[in-house]
Amino acid sequence: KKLSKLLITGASGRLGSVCRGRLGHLADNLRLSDCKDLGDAREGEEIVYCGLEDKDAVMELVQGCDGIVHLGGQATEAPWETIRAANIDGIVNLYEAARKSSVTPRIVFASSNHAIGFHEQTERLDANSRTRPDGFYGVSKVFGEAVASMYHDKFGIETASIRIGSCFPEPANHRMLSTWLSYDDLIRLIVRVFAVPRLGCPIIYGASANAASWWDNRETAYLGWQPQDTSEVFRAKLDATMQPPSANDPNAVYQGGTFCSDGIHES
Ligand code: 15L
Repeated sequence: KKLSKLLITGASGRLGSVCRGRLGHLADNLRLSDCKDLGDAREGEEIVYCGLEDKDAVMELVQGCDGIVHLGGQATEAPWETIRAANIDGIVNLYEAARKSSVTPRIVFASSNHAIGFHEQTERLDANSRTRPDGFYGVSKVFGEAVASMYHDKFGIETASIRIGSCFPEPANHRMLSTWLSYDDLIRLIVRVFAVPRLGCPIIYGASANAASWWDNRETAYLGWQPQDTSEVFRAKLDATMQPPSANDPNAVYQGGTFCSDGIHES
């Protein structure tokens, strides 16, 4: 059944803008939040400027929402202080608000492949594979998944943690032939998350039906999500525009690619 109010955090971001434009049909109203410019509210939209580290503001933001697509926060590696505010304090603020809200929301958490980035590309992973974060950003995604798990076990709040691969219009390098997630497949997945009668607290690898994929989503077959796109259609174009990485390049060794060779970003 249709949601009454769907909150999209990080709604001014890249994936946030895609979801803003394409998830409206899931709910009577969309509540969009970000700390960056969201432009004018369109029909059926409500705009709330809110930093995720602001506990009271997040408490108010979540009130009355029966669905949340949580895309907000720091989306790449950054100094610890930045990660901590947006992705550590931010996720706790969100779940505390969800717990205290009069309506319990179902949540999509934008996790990342960087939660498992240090696995080598020769490995095949599923939802039970151990986490191997490739930076503080990846650590924060592991933390977010753990928070989702705890709030599910303790309070029954349901979350789909999507370990998003590389969600761009097309793969930008050879590594992304394995990690690419099309916008259409992302939207189809979110639609399934809100459609299934019982969600639980699954971990889902967010990748299209790529021939070169490293990830197995058999555990979450009950969602009925069938990615329709494949990165193979871009392979010839990629081969023509760039050299594949050499054998010892992090982009050819690790699932997380260059995040693995990146140092600590000091503030
Ligand atoms: C991510 O988690 C980032 O948000 C995105 O910008 C890409 O770098 C992506 O991972 C990736 O691994 O390609």
